[in-house]
Amino acid sequence: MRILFFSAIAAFIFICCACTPKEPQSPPSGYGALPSPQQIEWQQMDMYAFVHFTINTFTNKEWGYGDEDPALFNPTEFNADSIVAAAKSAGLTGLILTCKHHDGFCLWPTKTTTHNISKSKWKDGKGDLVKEFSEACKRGGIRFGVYLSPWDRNNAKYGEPEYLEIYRAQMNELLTQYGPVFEIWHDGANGGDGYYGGSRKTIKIDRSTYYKWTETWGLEKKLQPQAVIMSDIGPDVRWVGTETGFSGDPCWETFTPESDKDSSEPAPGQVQYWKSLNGTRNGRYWLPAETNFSIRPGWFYHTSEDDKVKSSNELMNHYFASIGHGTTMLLNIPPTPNGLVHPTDQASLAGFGRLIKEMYAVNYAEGATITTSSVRGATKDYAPENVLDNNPFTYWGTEDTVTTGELTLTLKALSTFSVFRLRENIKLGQRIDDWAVDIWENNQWKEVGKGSAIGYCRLVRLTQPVTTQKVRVRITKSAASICLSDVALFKEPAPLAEAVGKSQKGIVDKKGWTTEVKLSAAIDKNDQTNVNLSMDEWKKIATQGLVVDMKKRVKISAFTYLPVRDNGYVDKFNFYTSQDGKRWDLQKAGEFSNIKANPISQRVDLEKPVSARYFRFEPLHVITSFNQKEAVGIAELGVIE
Ligand code: FUL
Repeated sequence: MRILFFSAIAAFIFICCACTPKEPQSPPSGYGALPSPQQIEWQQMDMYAFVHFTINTFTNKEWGYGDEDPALFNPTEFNADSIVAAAKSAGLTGLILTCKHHDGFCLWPTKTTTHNISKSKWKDGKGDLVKEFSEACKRGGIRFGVYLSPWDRNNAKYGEPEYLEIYRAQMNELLTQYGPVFEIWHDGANGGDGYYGGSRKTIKIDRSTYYKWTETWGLEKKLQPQAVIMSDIGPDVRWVGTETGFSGDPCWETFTPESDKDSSEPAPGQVQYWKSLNGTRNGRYWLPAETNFSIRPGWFYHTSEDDKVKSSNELMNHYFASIGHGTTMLLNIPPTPNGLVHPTDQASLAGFGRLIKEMYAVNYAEGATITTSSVRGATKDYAPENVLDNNPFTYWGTEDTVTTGELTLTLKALSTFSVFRLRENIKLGQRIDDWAVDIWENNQWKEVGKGSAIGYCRLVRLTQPVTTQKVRVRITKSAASICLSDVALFKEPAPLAEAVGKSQKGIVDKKGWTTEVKLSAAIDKNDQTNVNLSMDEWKKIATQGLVVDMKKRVKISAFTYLPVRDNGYVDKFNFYTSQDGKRWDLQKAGEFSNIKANPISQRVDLEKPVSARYFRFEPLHVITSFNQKEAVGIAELGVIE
């Protein structure tokens, strides 16, 4: 009897347990550093424009010295609406203007310095370019952002505490007179030589203490609380560490900046910036990267680069290597001196916009049925179907202890696609470490992609389209329970047949050229072989610099210098020519302004073409990278007719 009684109770308990629905689960706790509402808002902008436009556009320079005559600024056909339209044709959602670049020339009538647009010829000094851009953005329905260079090669007070007041007053004007901004951009290039009110000297500043950044950023946050602040170290958005337009793989959303100088605090221009490419797994801050690059080799417009505009297809490569790794994409469009976007750039932007639109036109995962290895609780809140609703914050979740799992999607129909999109709900942090994607082919699973890090967005670009009705996403390692918010499938359109080509126009063939044997890698037509000598060796071997005998007279209108990746960038030089290799004429003394951040092939136009048999390249100063010895690096030297 007793036994019967207990069995009945056990059966009752069993039945009750089996029928009671699982308790609705509370949401998982956030993992690691988490994004702020501003960062979440900004991240969803995906891609936006940079506009480098200032006095440099008129002096054909990348970095102005600060002594330029403001009258030179006169973009007679300037039309901000047409620039905004070009950006929008590419699908860009905002525009950041270089309100003041390193030359100190302000594009608005500031009260802080006379070196500003009111002294220009444009609109008889009555124009305000910041206003024109901010209003055109508003009309065009995109957001506006400001770049204000901390380094000011014009200002006599630069390097002194007083300059900080000036810088902050400029920021104050920008953030109070032109409506809401979405991003405030701080350049890491800081300190060096310049005009500085006529003193023409070199000013070195302590990058970690001089600017008192925390105070300035506090002011910015007060004036524009919705904006994100960008610099090499954030606090909201980090520079990706290169200007080539590619981010690392993986590129973690979190980052712990480290100084590149012993024992000092990291600061803009004083950080081990190359580590930003990949970010830091479990880094101290939620500090996602922004991949910035220019549609042309330089940041400012130069006629000599009209045949070097990145094509729509190339922009697609940058898209996958930035947005596809979870960063945003900041694409620079430099207006011409007449104030318009060059037709080649326009065509490339519009073509890119079409490719993107076409790619996202159909999501082949829509309407799929899903099965999953496990799910958190029983409510819809964590259901696998949430990955299909196109909302980056609703997600498939697993129980707290479940950190691996898989989702299988059976598509509505047999489909052909070439891109997977995966997203995590970043509001709960970056949780997933490793993942893989498979397709069902010939009655078995075939892995077509795998990697580390998902974050806000991860695009898997297949080398060619695949056709299947079943796909699988496997999360093979996660630091906390899974919160996957998106699985989507797209087909990348075929590349456009484009007229944009990189011309080799005018490049003089190096056949027969000679130089000192130990330096010959600089003229061997091979970018991979380098002259890379310590300063001591260089001084012994290249007593006069690098002398080249071209064996016949050549009309030289420009020369080129390709630096060696990672160290020994020449940033100051003399360039001479000679008829006999004995008497030398100095043709150009100058600087490769932005070579540290953008070590691409440099081109220097001579004042006028000269005819010569010999040329001589003399480095006057080199940039030494972190933990490296002072060296001279030359991958290639060349001349252009
Ligand atoms: C760099 C600057 O020195 C370049 O001129 C450009 O503005 C780029 C976006 O940032 O550090």
